[in-house]
Amino acid sequence: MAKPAQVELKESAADLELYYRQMLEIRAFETRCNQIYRQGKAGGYLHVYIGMEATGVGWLHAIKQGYDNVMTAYRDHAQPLVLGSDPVRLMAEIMGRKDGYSKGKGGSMHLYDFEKRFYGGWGIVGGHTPLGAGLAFGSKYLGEDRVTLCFLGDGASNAGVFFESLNMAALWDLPVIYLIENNEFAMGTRLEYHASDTELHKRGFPFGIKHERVDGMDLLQVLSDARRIVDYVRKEQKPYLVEIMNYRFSGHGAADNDRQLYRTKEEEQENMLRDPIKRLEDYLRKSNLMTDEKMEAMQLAAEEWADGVLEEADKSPFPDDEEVYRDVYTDMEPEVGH
Ligand SMILES: Cc1ncc(C[n+]2csc(CCOP(=O)(O)OP(=O)(O)O)c2C)c(N)n1
Ligand SMILES: [Mg+2]
Repeated sequence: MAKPAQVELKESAADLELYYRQMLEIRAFETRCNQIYRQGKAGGYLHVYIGMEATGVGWLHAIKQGYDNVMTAYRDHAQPLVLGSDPVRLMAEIMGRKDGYSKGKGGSMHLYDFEKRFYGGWGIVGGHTPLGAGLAFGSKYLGEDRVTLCFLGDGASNAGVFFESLNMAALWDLPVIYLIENNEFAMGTRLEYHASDTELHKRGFPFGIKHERVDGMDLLQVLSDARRIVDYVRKEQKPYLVEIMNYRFSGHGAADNDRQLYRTKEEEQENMLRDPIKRLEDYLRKSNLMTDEKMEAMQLAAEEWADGVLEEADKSPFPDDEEVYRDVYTDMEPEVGH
């Protein structure tokens, strides 16, 4: 790991409480997602972020929310939750309902909220990485100083189109940060089986892109690295490649029942001791910033909050059949500035 755990703490007690609450809410929200998937109440495919919450929360508090651009692959529930999208509309989308962000036509893998500048939610592995370069090109062209965060997986970092994106980002000095979330697994396989060099950040080297490996489990460390890198990219208007070390607690998706084929139970249990939520709780406890009673109350509140979100989303009707034909083509001229 690049740096020791000692970090400069800029967070107030209220900030830390917010981050803790968001991590709890992501987990509670996604626990409901897994449940409804098993009940047949969410169609398509569904992938949770459980175990990776410190990465989403930390990085999204290092940017200017609603101004900077954010996009990711299909493991996409956490980012809009942190950016302040309506959780009921997110859950409704996951359940294929009319009030969802994509009118129930996108599902779990295609969440999208333009107002928050959350640009999805993409199902084709690596396929969104040139769009990340495009968003960064757009803001640079318009003379804005937005930074684009483009999350992708360790598996996606092998896709040819990702290398093309790195080339263009370097060639045109685009303010895009490619964040490889190295959670050690792709689909039905593990890092050592799919990557010729498992230090994925080195993929920036041939393009002259600044690159480094950072921790993704310790929220305070994540915040410190993220702020430094976001500030650099905004100021220098150059791309950056970050490899974030995570661990995927669950299978690939809600329907992955075979994860013991590529990892052992022992390895899983050992890694779960690194739980980012438990780690933040330890810190809050040891620093006398929060009592156990308060943490328990917040855990309960997050569970109740998620139950309420699900109950509300479930009230939304399914879209009518005609919806299939809507929003396929447009007569509108694209607006400059989007
Ligand atoms: C182009 C393409 N090939 C294959 C797939 C099937 N697929 C879906 S997810 C995945 C693995 C991606 O793993 P990683 O990038 O590490 O992301 P993670 O699921 O760990 O977040 C694969 C091969 C796909 N969606 N798109
Ligand atoms: Mg992965």
